[in-house]
Amino acid sequence: MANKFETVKATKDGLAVRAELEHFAQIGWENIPEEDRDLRLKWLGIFFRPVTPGEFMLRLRLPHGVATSEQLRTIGEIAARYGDRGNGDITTRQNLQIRGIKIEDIPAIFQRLEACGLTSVQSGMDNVRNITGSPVAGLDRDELIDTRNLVQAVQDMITNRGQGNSEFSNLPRKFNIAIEGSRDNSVHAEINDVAFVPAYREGVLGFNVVVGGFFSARRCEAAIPLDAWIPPEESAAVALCRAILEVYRDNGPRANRQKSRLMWLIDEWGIDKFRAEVAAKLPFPLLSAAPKDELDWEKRDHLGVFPQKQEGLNYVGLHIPVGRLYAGDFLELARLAETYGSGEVRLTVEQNVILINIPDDKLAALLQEPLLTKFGVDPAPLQRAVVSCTGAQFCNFALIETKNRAVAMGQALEKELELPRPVRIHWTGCPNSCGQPQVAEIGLMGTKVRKEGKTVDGVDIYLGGKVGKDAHLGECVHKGIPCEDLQPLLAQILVEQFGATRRV
Ligand code: SRM
Ligand code: SF4
Repeated sequence: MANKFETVKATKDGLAVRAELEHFAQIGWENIPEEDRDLRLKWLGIFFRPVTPGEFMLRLRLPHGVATSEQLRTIGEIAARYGDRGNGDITTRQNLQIRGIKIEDIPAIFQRLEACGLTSVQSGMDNVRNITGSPVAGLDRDELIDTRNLVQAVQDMITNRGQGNSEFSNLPRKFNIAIEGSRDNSVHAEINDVAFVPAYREGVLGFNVVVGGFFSARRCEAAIPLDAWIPPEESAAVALCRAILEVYRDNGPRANRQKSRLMWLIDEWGIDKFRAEVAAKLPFPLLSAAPKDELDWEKRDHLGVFPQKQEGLNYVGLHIPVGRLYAGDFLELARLAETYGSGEVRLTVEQNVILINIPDDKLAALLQEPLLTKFGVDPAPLQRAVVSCTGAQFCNFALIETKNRAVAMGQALEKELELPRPVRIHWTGCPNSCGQPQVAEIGLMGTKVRKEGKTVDGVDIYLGGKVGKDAHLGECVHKGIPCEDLQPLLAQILVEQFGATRRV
């Protein structure tokens, strides 16, 4: 028997609700048929939040994490309408989500988004999610391939230029694509269903391809080589993504949603058959992989001031604690981007913002701006590299609150300890792993724990995640630690394994 989600998709395509938006806006959220409200609206990026009924979350698509000041201002103005409840988050896929949205405002909001070149289409449920790329593409002095046009071309193919594409709106499950053009694996290639990583083959710079990486409550896997290399042209990447998506769409397992991600199909077929089926769909011969890829740097966090490859220009990475932004923050970031730079910003998978194209002679004034006391360029080592998923404040899957806790824990540990270097700490509210605890040096996954006869918030602790070159996933080493007992244990781990010393 088909699972509920397959039945919902077969009955009516998710994208079909677009024609009903005006009607939904008129009848109000309480009267929208449940399957449309809770599921199909996610095909348009509109997420019903059971934690805040009537206040929806809107997930955009920001290919490569690129945004303009006009887009930031539009988002800030949309969020401002809802006061403090209208805030936004930078996500772990270099993307933005806005909260507090009322369904009656959606038609007008969609018009505003379209007017500034934004779309939220196919950003949730069984679709291809935001496509990630190096946040310093086109600026990085050591870049190998500027992948911005390529990422945009792949998104345009998948979403029909943001209009919605029913060819790819009924995949067996969600699907993640990352395209890396730098040396430091800025996108976490290893945790995507498909990732392209730079590699020379017979002297030509193109991409090796890895497939099948994913996290889920049931299973987490790093991607494996497809034994394929493609040249850097957009047409090759677009054709390969299309071929892989078609093979997955038409053959991926659909009976059990816990076993529907791409890796389950690869398991069933073996990588050789999967490769052969993909190759058969391509308009060009699929070449074997280059002997090695060029991911040979440690991962950079881009916080601080860095010279660009364009003489006299700089990019400035700002630390946005756990990615949380309020309406005024979007407006201020837009102003800074215009006043000091070219009006463009970049977002990172660490949930931070980079202002770009800042001339040397404007740097000093930018660094004096009041917003930089809130979003600094040189945060303390235990706050610098904290990433957190949404958690219980807005997510009904959450077993614990994460974002506020992550900030408070970083500050508390900072008071207690002196660190020789930043430590990457990722919080996630449940085993779905949106906060990627497995890539962290210290990963904290929310759970419930019994303590003194009561059920309390707790975490499982992951250690050993490595990013950048030779990336590998961390493992769970402590289970069921009550959050109220966490600080001393983390302090001990930081002292014993990360060279922290106790402040006296
Ligand atoms: Fe996620 C579901 C938030 C990145 C694995 N994720 C959800 C939902 C939609 C659940 C829900 O309806 O409440 C969360 C929305 C909460 C909210 O109100 O914000 C949610 N996921 C997020 C974000 C916002 C976390 C963040 O704070 O940054 C990230 C949005 C990325 C984006 O812009 O599209 C986010 N989610 C991830 C990642 C990380 C990544 O892509 O690198 C993962 C693990 C990697 C992966 O998918 O392989 C991830 N999210 C999941 C899963 C488990 C998927 C599975 O195969 O089982 C779910 C649950 C599901 O799909 O059934 C989920
Ligand atoms: Fe929600 Fe769990 Fe994802 Fe956190 S990890 S956003 S709690 S689904």
